[in-house]
Amino acid sequence: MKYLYQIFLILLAFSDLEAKKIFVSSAQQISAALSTVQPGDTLVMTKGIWNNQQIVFQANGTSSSRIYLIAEKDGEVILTGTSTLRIAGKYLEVSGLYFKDGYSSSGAVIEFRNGSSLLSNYCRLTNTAIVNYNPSDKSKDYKWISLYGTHNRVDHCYLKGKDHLGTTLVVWLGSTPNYHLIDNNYFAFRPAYTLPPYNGAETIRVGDSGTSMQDSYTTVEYNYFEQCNGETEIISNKSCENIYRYNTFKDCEGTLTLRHGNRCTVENNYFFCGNKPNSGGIRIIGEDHKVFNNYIEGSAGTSLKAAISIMNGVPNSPLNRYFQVKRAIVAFNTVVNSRNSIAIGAGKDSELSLPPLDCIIVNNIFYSTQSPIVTLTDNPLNMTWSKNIFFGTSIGMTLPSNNLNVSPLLSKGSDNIYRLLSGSPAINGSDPNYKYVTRDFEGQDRIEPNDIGADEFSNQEIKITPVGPHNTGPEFIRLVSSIKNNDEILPDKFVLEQNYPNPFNPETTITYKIISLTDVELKVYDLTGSEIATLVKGLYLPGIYSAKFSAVNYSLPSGVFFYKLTAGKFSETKKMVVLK
Ligand SMILES: [Ca+2]
Ligand SMILES: [Ca+2]
Repeated sequence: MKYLYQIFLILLAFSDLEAKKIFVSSAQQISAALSTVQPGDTLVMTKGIWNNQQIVFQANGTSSSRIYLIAEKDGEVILTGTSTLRIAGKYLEVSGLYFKDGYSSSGAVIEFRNGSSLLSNYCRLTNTAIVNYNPSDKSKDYKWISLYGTHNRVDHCYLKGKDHLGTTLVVWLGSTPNYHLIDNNYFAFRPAYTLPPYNGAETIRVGDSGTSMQDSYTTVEYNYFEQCNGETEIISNKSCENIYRYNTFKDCEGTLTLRHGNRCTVENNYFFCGNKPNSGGIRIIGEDHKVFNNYIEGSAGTSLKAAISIMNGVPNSPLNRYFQVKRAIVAFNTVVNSRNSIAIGAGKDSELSLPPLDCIIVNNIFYSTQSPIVTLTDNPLNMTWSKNIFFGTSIGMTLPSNNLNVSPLLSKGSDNIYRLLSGSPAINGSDPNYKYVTRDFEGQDRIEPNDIGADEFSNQEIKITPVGPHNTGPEFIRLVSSIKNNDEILPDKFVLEQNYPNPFNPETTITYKIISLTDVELKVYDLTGSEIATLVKGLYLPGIYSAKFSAVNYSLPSGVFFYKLTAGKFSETKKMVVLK
């Protein structure tokens, strides 16, 4: 036993030797430190403001030992001025950085390359925020994150407030598929870009028209998009074989657009459109796309911005125009209360003269009181309509045989999502020829015969729910307290509420409202003004928060105590009473 322990100690000593931690305080120190790093080492960026730092994190880790560039404390390494980051090499990981209120004077804020020849592979950017990194000239085009190379991952990042020209996050294709993963990010508050050409302000773009016939195999999943209103395309797919799934779109004035490229999957996304102008769901262009298990509610757009829009194409289309839609499958989606549930042949004009060909619209629920449900701008060629439920208003075309015009018996749950009620004609009512969908929109198994729409009527555990601010983005943005309700209207002034209960023993809750991104502190004092506890300390986003305080944890006697909220220039103190 003793012998084993000695071996353990020796191994530990070796791993200590091998995995160095090097503290760095400037881009120059990072470059210097990189000349000595080995796989497994970590560069720790010291807390504080990093002004005008062009950081190049260029090194090669291994699949078992990455090289890390991290913040000394997550969210407290603030990059500003003209600071940028280049990640180049293999198996690198960056975490905990906060780019704030600066701008890039050259290239993207973060690029997965150094120069045009040295690209990144197997690298990861995580737990990082970019907020208001905008130039004064809104027509200046740069991206916030540019992905090059292959097998890179961007996850748990917070990208908020981009208001100038250029996609927020873009994937550039090379000569081989890239297999990137973009997941669990929070994309927030991108205002409409209102200068000509009213374009180039997408939140995500995968590929470009010139490389759009190449395979990308990028997966975009579990991301939260809130008020991403830059332009009509929230996401612009411009390559082949990509997957968009488990994302939630909230109050976005645009659509997920399969603009160029073929064979993409749009599965199991939630669109809560909130009847915002020009809000839509999914727009389809190109060949062999699959769109299923999506839930779309309250879309107010029409035609190209309908809940589901299948466009017309251009004969012999050049790469940058519109390819004819062929063999799209739109199955098992639920579309509720939308102004234009499905548009066919959208965009038809003298150039876009080719209607969709050989498409299948099957097992969907279209439920709306806004008419018509279907807009046929052109007559599709050989379109299969089977076992769809149309209900609530006029259909907009003759009900195809083998489809239903009955109430789907939907009921809105406490989570504001419509699901099937028992007795719904959707239950077990689907066309059985389309079985490749094995789960429903909440991850429950499809039980044959499958139900129509995104929901399978089931008591199984729910595995997939909409994502939101509570489970996307970096933890340092989410912070210690939970936001009470994601849907709550943001407060318009700072407020410190009276604690509840009061008097209390032993625990009470203090609620407060934050209206702008601010350093927040909540402390407890006794009658003499001595500090007893710091309940909250950190940067907070606008929202309503609460903190718990327990007299037991601080061995407090009965008596009067004070709690004080400081948020930027705002501060307020209130009294509370411990009564045993
Ligand atoms: Ca069933
Ligand atoms: Ca279900």
